[in-house]
Amino acid sequence: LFALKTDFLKNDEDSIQKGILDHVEYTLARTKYNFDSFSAYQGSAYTVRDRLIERWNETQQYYTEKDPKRVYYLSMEFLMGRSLQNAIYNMGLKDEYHSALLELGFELEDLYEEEKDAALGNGGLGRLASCFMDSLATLKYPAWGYGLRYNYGMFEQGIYDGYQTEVPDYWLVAGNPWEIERLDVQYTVRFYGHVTERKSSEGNKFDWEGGELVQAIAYDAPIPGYATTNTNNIRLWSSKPHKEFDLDAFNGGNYLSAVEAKQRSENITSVLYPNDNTYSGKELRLKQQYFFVAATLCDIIRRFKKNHSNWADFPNKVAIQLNDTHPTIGIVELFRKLIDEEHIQWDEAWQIVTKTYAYTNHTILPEALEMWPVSLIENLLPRHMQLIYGINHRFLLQVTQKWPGDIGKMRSLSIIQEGDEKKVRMAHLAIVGSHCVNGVAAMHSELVRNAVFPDFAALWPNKFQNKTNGVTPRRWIQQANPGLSSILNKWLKTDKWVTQLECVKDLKQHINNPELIEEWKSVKQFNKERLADFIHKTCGIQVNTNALFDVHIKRIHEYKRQLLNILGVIYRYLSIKKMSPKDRANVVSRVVVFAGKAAPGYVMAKRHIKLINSVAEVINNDKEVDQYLKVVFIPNYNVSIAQVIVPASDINQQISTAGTEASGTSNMKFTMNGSLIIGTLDGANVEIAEEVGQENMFIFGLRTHEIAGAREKMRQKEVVIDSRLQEVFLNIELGTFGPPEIFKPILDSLMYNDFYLTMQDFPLYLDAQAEVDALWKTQDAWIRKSIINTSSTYFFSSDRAMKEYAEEIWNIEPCEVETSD
Ligand code: 26M
Repeated sequence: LFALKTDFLKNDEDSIQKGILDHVEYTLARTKYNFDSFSAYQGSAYTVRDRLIERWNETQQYYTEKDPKRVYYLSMEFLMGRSLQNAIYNMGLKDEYHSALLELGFELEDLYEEEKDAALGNGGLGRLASCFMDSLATLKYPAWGYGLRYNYGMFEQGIYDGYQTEVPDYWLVAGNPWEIERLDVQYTVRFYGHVTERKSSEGNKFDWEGGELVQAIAYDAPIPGYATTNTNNIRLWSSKPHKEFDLDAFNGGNYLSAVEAKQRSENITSVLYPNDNTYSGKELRLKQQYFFVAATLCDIIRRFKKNHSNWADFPNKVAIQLNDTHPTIGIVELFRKLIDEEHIQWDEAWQIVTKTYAYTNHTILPEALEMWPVSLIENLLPRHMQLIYGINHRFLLQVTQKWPGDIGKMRSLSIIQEGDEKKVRMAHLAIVGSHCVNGVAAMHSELVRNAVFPDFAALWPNKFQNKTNGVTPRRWIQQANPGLSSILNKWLKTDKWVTQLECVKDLKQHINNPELIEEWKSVKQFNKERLADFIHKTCGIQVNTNALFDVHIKRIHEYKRQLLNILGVIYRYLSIKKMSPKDRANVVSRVVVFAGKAAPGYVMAKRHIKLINSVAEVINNDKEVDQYLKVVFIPNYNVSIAQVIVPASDINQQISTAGTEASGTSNMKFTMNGSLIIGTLDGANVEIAEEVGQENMFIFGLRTHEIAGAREKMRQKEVVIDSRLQEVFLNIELGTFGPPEIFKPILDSLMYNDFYLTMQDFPLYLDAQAEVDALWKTQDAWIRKSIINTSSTYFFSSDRAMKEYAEEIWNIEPCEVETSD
């Protein structure tokens, strides 16, 4: 596949097998004559890791030699999922590992299942970061990911009595073979303390002193590119007590309280905040953010200084991408270091900062916008707060130049929000401190520019860009759907599509070939059986694999409207109940699958979960509808479960209120896997419709420009509730699905203002679902549309997205590792 140095570990079956046995004996300290599947997984993982380390070293050495401009992707979340299969596939060693393990009595595919997901992320934003890392390595870009090594990842969701429960995810219990602890890479991070001003010949200097010190330790996870030696790195920081003991406290006899203070410093990277699209103003979260960027900037600057002494070169060698506003305090941190530590003048330092940073916005929901109280920042990061005031002052001078005397503009653009409690608007700070701001789908970027930050766009029209999201076809087609991969390899007569997804459009030539249609059907059937087994194992529910699999998987959020779906399911159930046997013969059988987590504090979302489960309970136990309808809520949705669900779906629900879902990325994964979207014209659905053709999807509902009017209509009480929806409400109120008082808050919120317009979209949604049923009855027509979906997904590869970022924001080039032999 590609040449490696001759002193690298050998990749033949025997060498791999010996490596596995050696690790079982010497790393795990177990006997190699008798070991279980988990040990076999660990042994395999360590042999993979050995090979990754070689490539990683080779890559980093090469980058150091060539000194290309690098990009640093700063993300508080990486939702990596499992690594073994991905690494083996990307290194091209599937067959070797398969045979090596078979001789030892193990199926490689079974060992994949032994691995725990790395769930250091909430949802879309974190998974996007992981897809981007895969593409950056595959495209040979010199890139680093930076993040936090949380001890507790995303909580594990249980469902008891229909309610969500949360169990901490201590994911490191059984060790993590994918990380490399770097005790040689440590930095000290300061919190609290005070600022003193002193006179100096070049003006006044500011010293930030005192407070608490915390140590950041680096943990590296190698990221292999597909079919290349290039292996990039994600560096995650873990907090540890600082070595400098507080001697006063110890000598004063406060030994225990001094140890407690030490323990507090280990808390910083303890837990991932499980909020998705909502801001929570907790001090510990701000500590995480600063800890993250402080350590990261020390590391980036150390690397820069290895080869450079001129700070003006910094933006030519370093691009930093902010994954949402979460790492925005890093803008101020770099500025502080340039001014206070490198003694660079204000304007020059600010130039360096803004040329270096770029910011990606992932949401326009107001409740998600981060705004830290000034008092909090002042206390935790006193020097940063001073600098933010200074940055804002100079920024507002620019505003006055553009709009002289316009106080309203100053107020709306200011980084500081005035009021009873002054707050720092992190999005404003990110826009002011970056040379580029991008949204994540065409429609979202338009809204960012015109609806959310119109004055910023007027001030800096060229700062705003669109970069539509993408997902990696390696994980989401090749690894998740081996059947589809074989079809693509066969009909395209090449596996080039794995890195050049544009190849799949050639599949359209064979759209009427009955042989392809048959193969397509049987692969979908296989995937549905795989999911049915999983559902049976995890939920104890038997589903009919000839039924239409209708899938809605994502975080549970009002704007994503799982409620619209379940209300539609109730209507379907009631309709079937009323039908004559003759009519029932025409019903399309469905399995409706839900999965997703609600933020632990999001009471309404948790009630939606309860409603879904209560409805499922009634429907699944009703013998009369048994063949026609099943409703399944799969608990603890995560990346590895998504890899089983996505390939098995016939339709997928992307039904957010128009203008609320920034992009969506599961919509792209489903489309790649030949699942048809039932959805609104929101986020990336709009662009998917352009590529796939609306006639190959089920598009319905209010458009973005109609939302304000629809809300006004609701306020004026002019909305007539669809009679079918009234019937659904009546059944909920009469207790068909359990004690109605449980669901009263849900119905009340609809009647009160129905902010997400579930009621107005309901009839349109039912119409779209009726079209789904009609098309399902002509199976060949359905399969053709399914093939067209897969064939039209080039644009949604994260390879395309990364090329655009590299060329249009970062100005970096690929740097392919040339191996010495
Ligand atoms: C904020 C403050 C405190 C704690 C947590 C948060 C927080 C964490 C994650 C806020 C938002 C978070 O994620 C937002 C997110 O996932 N947005 C999604 O990003 C995807 C990738 O661009 C898009 O496809 C989705 O449409 C968008 O909802």
